[in-house]
Amino acid sequence: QAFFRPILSAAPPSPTKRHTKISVIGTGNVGMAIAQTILTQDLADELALVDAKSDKLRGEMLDLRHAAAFLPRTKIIADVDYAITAGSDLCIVTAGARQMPGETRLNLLQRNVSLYRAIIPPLVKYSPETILLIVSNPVDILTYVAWKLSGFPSNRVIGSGTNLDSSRFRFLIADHLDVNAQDVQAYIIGEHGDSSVALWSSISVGGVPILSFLDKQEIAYEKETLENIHKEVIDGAYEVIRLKGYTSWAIGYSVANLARTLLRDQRRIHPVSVIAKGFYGIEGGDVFLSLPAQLGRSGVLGIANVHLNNEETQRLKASAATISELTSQLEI
Ligand code: 6V0
Repeated sequence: QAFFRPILSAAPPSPTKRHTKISVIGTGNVGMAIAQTILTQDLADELALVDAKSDKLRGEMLDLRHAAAFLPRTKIIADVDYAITAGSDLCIVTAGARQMPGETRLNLLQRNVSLYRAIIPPLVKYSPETILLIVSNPVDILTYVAWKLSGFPSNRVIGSGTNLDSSRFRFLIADHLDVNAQDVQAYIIGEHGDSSVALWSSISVGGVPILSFLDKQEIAYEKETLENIHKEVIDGAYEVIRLKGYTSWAIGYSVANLARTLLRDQRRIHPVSVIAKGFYGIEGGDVFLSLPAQLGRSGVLGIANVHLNNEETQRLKASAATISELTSQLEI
């Protein structure tokens, strides 16, 4: 028996109001931080969680459901069976194997490829129109793997890439200048990791290009200071992992931010991992790495033509070569 007796004259739900469904695959530290940020930010009508460990999965689902009284209304479902992801607008993949002591990066990568073979095909089967957002590491290579396994057009396969690195970068610059990080426009592009490229030449704060401002004001700055800030970005993840064992909150916000841009068709520019051949002089095989991409409801809409100086271009090409070499050794 229904709790409410329907009022006959009540209008049926508007057919134009879209039902938004997000699936998160892998409910470890990162997956759960993403899930909870999605819930608090009211980004989905339905959230589906999938993991290989059924008890942990059910525990996480119940724990989130118990917060219903304090959250926007979202249907939360969880199962080891991918059927629950059916009809997703966005599938976020965070599942990953953990590195074993002494294991090489390539070996870990090959294990993650095997894992992706079990994850991507069912996602595609149940949500053929979805956008795949890859988070597991090494994110650039796994985004390529997901693209290959899915058979999707490349605009619907995106890696979270350097969106997080750029947010760390903006925080450090803001902290240095004592301004709000949201007023700092700054990108890190290339590989999510050690060979990433900081675009110093295009940084602006409140619309003021920062390097030319320092030059015009004759404020001395050392190249070393700039490089140290970039190094702090690269070391940031290692430091958090050393201190607390994993990273979660910043990647949670970073991915929820991407989900908002994609599903609400915000057309904002984010440095995310996309197919890079043909941009900024990157040639050779298909390689995914982060470039400033405009995102919207259909995925990647285009790549922004941010000015790169010579040194930045060279570094980006080197970053592409690093990823390309690993990709070429993979068995997919
Ligand atoms: P975690 O806490 O070990 O969680 C991984 C989860 O994946 C676990 O719950 C596993 O049970 C699950 N899993 C394993 N195999 C499968 C499978 N076949 N199907 C479904 N689920 C499975 O790791 P954590 O959450 O800390 O990290 C997840 C991944 O995100 C790792 O690869 C990290 O390196 C990566 N990160 C990527 C970042 C980025 O910026 N791109 C940032 C942080 C972490």
